[in-house]
Parts: sequence; structure tokens; C-alpha cells
Amino acid sequence: MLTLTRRRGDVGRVFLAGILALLCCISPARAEDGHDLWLRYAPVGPSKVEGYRSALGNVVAPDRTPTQRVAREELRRGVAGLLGSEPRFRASPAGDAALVLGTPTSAPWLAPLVHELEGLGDEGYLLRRTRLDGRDALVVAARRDIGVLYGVFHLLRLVQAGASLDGLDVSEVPRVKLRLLNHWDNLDGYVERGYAGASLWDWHTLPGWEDPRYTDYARANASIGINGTVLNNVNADALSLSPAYLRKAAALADVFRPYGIRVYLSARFSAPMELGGLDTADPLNPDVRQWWRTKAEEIYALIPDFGGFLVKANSEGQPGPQDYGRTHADGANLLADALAPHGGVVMWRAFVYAHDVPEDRAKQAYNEFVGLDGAFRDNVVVQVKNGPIDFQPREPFHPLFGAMPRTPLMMEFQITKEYLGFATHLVYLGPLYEEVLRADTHARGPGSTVARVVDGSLESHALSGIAGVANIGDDRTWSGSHFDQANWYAFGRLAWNPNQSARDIAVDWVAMTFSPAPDVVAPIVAMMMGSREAAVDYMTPLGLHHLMARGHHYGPGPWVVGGPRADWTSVYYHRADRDGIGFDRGTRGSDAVSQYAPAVARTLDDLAQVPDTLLLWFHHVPWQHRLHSGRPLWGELVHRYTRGVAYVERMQATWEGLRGKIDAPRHAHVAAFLRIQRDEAHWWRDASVAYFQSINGLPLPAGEAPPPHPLAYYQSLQFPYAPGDGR
Ligand code: GCV
Repeated sequence: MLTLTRRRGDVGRVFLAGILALLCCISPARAEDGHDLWLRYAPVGPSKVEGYRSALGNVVAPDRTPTQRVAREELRRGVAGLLGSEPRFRASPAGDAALVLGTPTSAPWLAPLVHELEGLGDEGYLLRRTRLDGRDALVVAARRDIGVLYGVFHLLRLVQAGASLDGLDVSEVPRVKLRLLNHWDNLDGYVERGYAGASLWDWHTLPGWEDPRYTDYARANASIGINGTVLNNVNADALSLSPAYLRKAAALADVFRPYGIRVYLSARFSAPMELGGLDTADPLNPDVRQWWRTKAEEIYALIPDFGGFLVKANSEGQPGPQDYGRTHADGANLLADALAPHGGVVMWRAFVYAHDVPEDRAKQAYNEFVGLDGAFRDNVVVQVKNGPIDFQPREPFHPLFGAMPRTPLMMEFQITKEYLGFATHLVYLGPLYEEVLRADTHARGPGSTVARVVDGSLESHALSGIAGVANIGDDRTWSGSHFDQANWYAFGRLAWNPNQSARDIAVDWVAMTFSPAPDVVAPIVAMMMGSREAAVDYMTPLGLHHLMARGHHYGPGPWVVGGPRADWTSVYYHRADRDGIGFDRGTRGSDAVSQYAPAVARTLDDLAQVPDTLLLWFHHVPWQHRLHSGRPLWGELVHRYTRGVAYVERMQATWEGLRGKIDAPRHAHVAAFLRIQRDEAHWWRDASVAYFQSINGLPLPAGEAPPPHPLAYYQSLQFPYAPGDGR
């Protein structure tokens, strides 16, 4: 009996194993955890393999420099994954059709392209189906090795998306010079506003141990053209500049170098005192100037291609030149002079405001910086957040864009979603970035877009840059969620070319991250494209802003009042009372509108013309004011809160419809996060409606559900360990 049972069990197990094996083979999706990002190189459909193999199967690729070797290895990895067999590497394109990678120097067969490549600069590349020595060839050609690596990633992207390579003829040149991630990573491993676990940098084991994830980080960044990374938080610890930490940074720089990624550091302005024992950090003091010069020499001895410093000064308690009665230009120029002999740059942040200045916070950075236009050294770029407050779900573009023609201005976007639901809310930021970049400053007449300010073309600046506050940590997904990877991806693609479409980028990302099948791409892209507007709706519709809970910014807090400074409260921003709501920044209010070019200012100042999306940013409006929809303001506000929640519920339904088309682990992870998002969207809506109703005393519009709890309940919720809080 026992034997029989055992045999039956064996048969059952064998049968089960067979079924599982079969299921694995026929399953449309292998189980994944997201760690491979958009570089999964999942097999292309069987019908496409032969076509691609004829183009990619025989490869001629130099391998003399580190960057040549990583380009060749990436191609090998990609082709092996996508086509199921390794490419054959050959010494020359003689014989069969070949894929030829290189520069005219590294691959002499590409010499005929030398003139054409001239126009592609140091990082551009060409992908072309052509004839070399009378034979069919596909070339990935550039002037420099790094361009070839970028070209390889582009080619692999096309294959991942299932695109045809017939007649391929693409040339790409990045429009922006500095394409950087800013890590707000502290030396103790904590990431300020980080929702993806601890810092990727293990400072304790560096420089002895170079975690393989550092290489994967570099691959991922290079695949989207990111060419620099600021390793440490702008709320900087002077220790980052100490010899021990510089050696650690140098080890990371060594890993990143073959991928075209330079290392930068946030510099604490008072470091000469903290590290150097000086009794001042005054930018005009000769000892201070010498200290920074010596420090720069020390850094470049360790990191010969060090990119430069990022500085947050005289903002939110950080030290700066104003502590000595000097200007931001004095401070920036001090560091710029120290870096100039080595080719480094200073990215000086314009995120500056002071609570003891009795001025609308939205105006302060402009007031501080606009008069300094032209006062900065050539190797200084002023880094400006996308909007005048602080990475809100929606802000108007920052009025400094277009207002400092003699100074290169660098864009600072936030990729981590401090104010957009942390990592659990599915919010694709491509449309936010696109909206800002396409905004017209009118600085030099119509068409003076923010993108043209930032890429330097509007004022012919040689230096240009875009930075994104990274959403990367040690979480298996890297970004804290599968969909937050899309924000890293979109940031990189838009930094390369700020004129690209957020939708096109989403299409590429979905094809690479999930599947190129149209019945996967179309619903996911549609869902992503509306997701940012939905978050605006359920959090801060109609131009409301800065209504998140105090400190950690997790969840709603429109009632936040009191505390150390007014401009860290919500009531400062919404100004709701029995009669109306909104911040009057028109000409009769704080006059923030006048910081924009006249054509923009006129529109924003005019209640009839200001877009509904920014209404309460610029105007204090009666609750009965009629909007373009025909609804009174109060009705429209509640309508939008509810609409935002409904969108999240539709995303849940869309995602449910993709069950079986997405691998089970990732499907389940996203589904769980969408449930969290739905609950939190309800929470945002209900808490906000309860609060504003307590102020205006108005009945809810017909058909709108009342909040399930009294206002006091929402106000009582506490989240002392919410992640990412500044400290
Ligand atoms: C790094 C906001 C964030 C802070 C951040 C600051 C900045 O205030 O809440 O955490 O500090 O912006 O950008 O400097």
C-alpha cells in the first residue's frame, strides 16, 4: 500500500512537473522581478528571428578600449537574449553581411563616413543600412566610442520594439550637454525623498568592493544617454569631500567611466571650516579660495574626469555666501575658479527662499537671481527647478526660464515622486516634463520654449543641462515600483532631446519593459498618459499646491498650519476662507505674474484667460465663480477630486485585463500598488473635500458621495515613519 501510494505520488509529481514545464514554454510571459529594467532583451517572436539574425548575426566590433568592450558586450548580451543565439564576432566585414560598430579610427571601414560624422559631435551616432566594400552592412558609427555605445543601445531598442531595420538611417545628437541624475543620498545610506529603499552606494564597502549593481546602473543610464551623476545629497555632508570619501567616489567613477558617466559631488559651502579648520567660508577670503583650489587638485588627482560641484546654498538652513554678506554669484564663482583649470563645472541651485522675507515664496528665487544675470563665470550653470515652488503635481514653469539670457540655466526635475504619491502611485511623469519643456516663455517672442532655454539654443549658450532627482535605491525594482522605472527612463530620453514626445517614449518603454505586443502597449500607454492628470485631480486640482502632510509629505494635509515657518504650511498656499480659495498672484496680489514675459503675464493675470489648470495658483476666486465647464468653482473642485479617483479605478480595470499578458509576479506587484493608490486617492479626495467643506460650509454638489469620515478623523492620522522625510 505504502509502495503504491509512493508510486502514485511519483507519477503525480512527474505529471505536475510536465504540466509546469509545458506552461512555462507556452506562457506568454516569464516570471520577472523588474531588476532588468528596460534591458530585458526578451526573445523576439519566432517570425522575426531570421530577419534580425541576418542583420545582427555577424558582428565586427573593436575591443581595444573599455568603452569599445562594453559596447561589444552589450550587443552580445542583447543579440543573445533577443535572438536566442550569440552573434559571431569577426575581424572584418568581408564575407557575409555584417553589423559594423565603431569610429573611423577604430573601424577603418567606416572612413567614408568621416565627414558625415563630423556633425554628430562627441556623443552623437549614426545607424545606417548601407554598403561597405560592396557588401550589405548595418553600421553603428560615431566619432567617439561613447557614441557607438549609445548607438548600440538605440539599435537594441529598435529590435526590442520589433521595428524593421530595413532602410535604417538614423542620426542622433544630444541637444543637451549635461544630462545628470542628482542623488539625494546621504552617507549613512538614507535617501532623502527616496522611496526605493536605501542608497545604492555602499559607502562602507567602497572602494574595496564594487557591487555589480554599479555596473548595471551605469548600463541603464548609458542606455538612455545620461552622462553624469551627482552622488550625494544637496543637503551635503562636508565629509563627502574628505580624502576617504573621495577615494570611494573615485571607485564609482572608475566603474562608470566606460559608460560615459562622469561623477559629480554636492559640495557643502562651509567645507573649508568643517574639513579645513578655517574660521570662515567667506568666498572672498584668500585662505578659503586657496582651500577650494587645493581641494579641486586633490579631487582631479583621484578622478581625472570629475564633472564638478552641485551646490545648495542659503536655502533651507544650508550655509552659503550670504552668511558673509556675499551674493550667490560670489559663491558660485569661488568654486568655478577652483574647478576651471581642470574643466569642471558648478551647478548652482536657484532653489532659494527665506521664511523671514515677507514676500510670496514663489517670487523669491527670481528676485534673488535675476539681477545676477551675467555675473557668473563661464563654467557656472544655474540649476532651476521646473516650477517656482517645489516639484508640485502641477506648477507653472519657473519664471527664471527666459529671464536670465546671459546665464545658462539648467532644468531640475524630480524623478522621485515626493509630492506625487511616492513609489506606490502609478504616475507617469513624461507628460509633466513635456508640459514644462514645451511651455513658451515668450522671452524672445513666441516659440521661446523652456526646452530652448534649457538646451541653450535660445541664447546660444555652449553649456546646457538637465538634472533629475533620482528615484533609485537598492530595491529589486531599482525605483520602488515597476512603473517608476518609466520616469527614470523618460527623464533620460527627454534630457537627450527635450522635444521628444512623452507618448512615444512611453511606447518604447512599455515595449521593452513588458512586451511589444500591440494589445499590451496600447492599453498601458493610454493608462500612463492620463495618470499624471489623475494625480493632479485627486491631490491638487485647479492649481492648488503644497497641500501635503507636513514634513514627510505623505498624504493630504490641507489643514496644516503653524509651525516654524508660514511657507511650510498648507494654509499659506490655498488661502481658503468662507468666500473663496486660491493665492492671488495677479497684479493686484503678490504680482508674481509680472515675473513672466508680458505676453505670458497678461494671460495668467486675466481670470478669463488663465487656464483652469492654474487658476488657484494665480487667483483667489469666489466659490461660486463659473469655470469653463460651466460648473461653479466648488462643484468643479469636487468633480475633479472624484474624477481623479475614478481614473485610478479605471487603471485597475485596465491592468486586470492584462492578466496573463504580463508575467504573474510583476502583474501582482502592480495590481497591489494600484489598490494602494486607489485607497489613497479616495483618502486624498475625501480628506480634501471634508476640509474645504468645513471652510466654505457649502453642500456637496448633487451626486457626489460625502466623505465617509468626519474631518477630525483625517486630521488625526499620523505616519511618523513615512519614508524619505528630510532629516
Ligand atoms: C534636498 C524640498 C524637499 C527637500 C529637498 C529640497 C531641495 O524642500 O522637501 O527634501 O532637500 O526640496 O530641493 O533642496
